Amino acid sequence: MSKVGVIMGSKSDLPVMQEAIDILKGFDIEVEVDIVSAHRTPDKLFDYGKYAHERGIKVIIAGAGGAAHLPGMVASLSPLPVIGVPVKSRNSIDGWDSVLSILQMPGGVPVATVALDGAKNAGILAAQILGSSDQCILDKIIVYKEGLKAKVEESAKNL
Ligand code: RP5
Repeated sequence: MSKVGVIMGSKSDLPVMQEAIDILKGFDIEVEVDIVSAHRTPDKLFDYGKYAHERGIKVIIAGAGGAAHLPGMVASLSPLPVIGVPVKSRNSIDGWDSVLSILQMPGGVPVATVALDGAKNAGILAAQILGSSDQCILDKIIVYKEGLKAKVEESAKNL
């Protein structure tokens, strides 16, 4: 079974990253969650980046705030697609530190960066990546999108 690896730099990122975990579980996708700090546990970061693909993980979602090196460093080590979630942490400079340190990757080492605290979209994007080669997941995404459309149509009634 395909797994998505969700990692974050600190447990303080969990309230944001939980949205990725929840949406993936809603699509019945297996999620492996861990705390991996680029600065406080660099050896764990190296092991994670080098070996995640050998454990059945197909996509990595990495969230971090401040000097947010986790997504980029994991992308440098792993052959898997990495989705970066900039987290607006307590001491952040309005979140721009998180956004720019994840977004501005050098050529050759992509990180698909979502919006500030955009973990929900990271989860959906990971599901879509898996869905491109898994009809069962793709069908769930089609239903999810139909649900979005239905909500807008419902909200447009009785204006
Ligand atoms: C980053 O520093 C983490 O990703 C978190 O967003 C931020 C603050 O971490 P804590 O000091 O709350 O552990 O490494």
